[in-house]
Amino acid sequence: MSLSIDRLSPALGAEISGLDSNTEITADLADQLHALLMEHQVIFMRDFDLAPAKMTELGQALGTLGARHHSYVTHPDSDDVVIIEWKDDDLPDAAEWHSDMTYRETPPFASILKGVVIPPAGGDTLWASMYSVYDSLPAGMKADLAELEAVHDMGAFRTPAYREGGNDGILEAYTNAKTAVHPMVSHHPVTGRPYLNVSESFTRFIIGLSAPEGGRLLTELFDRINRPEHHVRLRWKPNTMAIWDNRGTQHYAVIDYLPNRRVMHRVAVVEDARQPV
Ligand SMILES: O=C(O)CCC(=O)C(=O)O
Repeated sequence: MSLSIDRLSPALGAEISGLDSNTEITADLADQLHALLMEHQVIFMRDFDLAPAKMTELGQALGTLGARHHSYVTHPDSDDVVIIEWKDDDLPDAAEWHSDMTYRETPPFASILKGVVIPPAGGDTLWASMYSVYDSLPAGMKADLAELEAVHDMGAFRTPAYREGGNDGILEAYTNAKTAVHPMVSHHPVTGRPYLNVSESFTRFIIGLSAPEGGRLLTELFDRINRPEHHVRLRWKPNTMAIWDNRGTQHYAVIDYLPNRRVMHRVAVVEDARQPV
């Protein structure tokens, strides 16, 4: 299939044209999308109106599904599609830089997100290339970070569990979500490129450093992730589809649209079918 590719920023992101709701989900298409994802880290398709069953099919063509998010409801037409809906005085939970579920030992490979109801203005999502952030670090800092590991947990994403279940609720959420230790500099399993693997949502402390010392280093790294030269920003429309590689990117969903309603459909792909063993 012939697709056109429009690169959106030097750091990451490309808009792909040539797909629509009639496009058949084939292994060949999945191969092409996977290759584009490895190159651009996040890809966007406009007017790609996939019904929940077809979105699930696309996810399955990329890998195995399974990590349904603890805090969202699933679509009545497909258990693998979660509905993310915010409105009125809700407190949306993704307005922090994060890579999905790094509190798991093996975080999901990719996510597919479709705009369903988009507010008249706002509700954009930003992605950051953690390759680009890593590449921009001074050489001495790269050498120091290469030796360090950090602990990731569910952080403030636990808050609803506390409101609903008090101490027991938070303990259960913590136990179910688990915690994980990751190298602060990880390597992408397909491209081999090094990327900075800490996020303000989920990275709590650095093994072997005191809390204040580790906190200062993490704050400096989080400031670097915030720099716009590492970002691409998507203005959603209904039926815009984004697919991101969770390894080497972070994202941030801006909350500037409430009380307007914003509804998204999302499929999480846990394992990359094309990742060499
Ligand atoms: O709603 C968005 O734009 C992104 C939501 C999010 O952070 C996620 O799906 O992991």
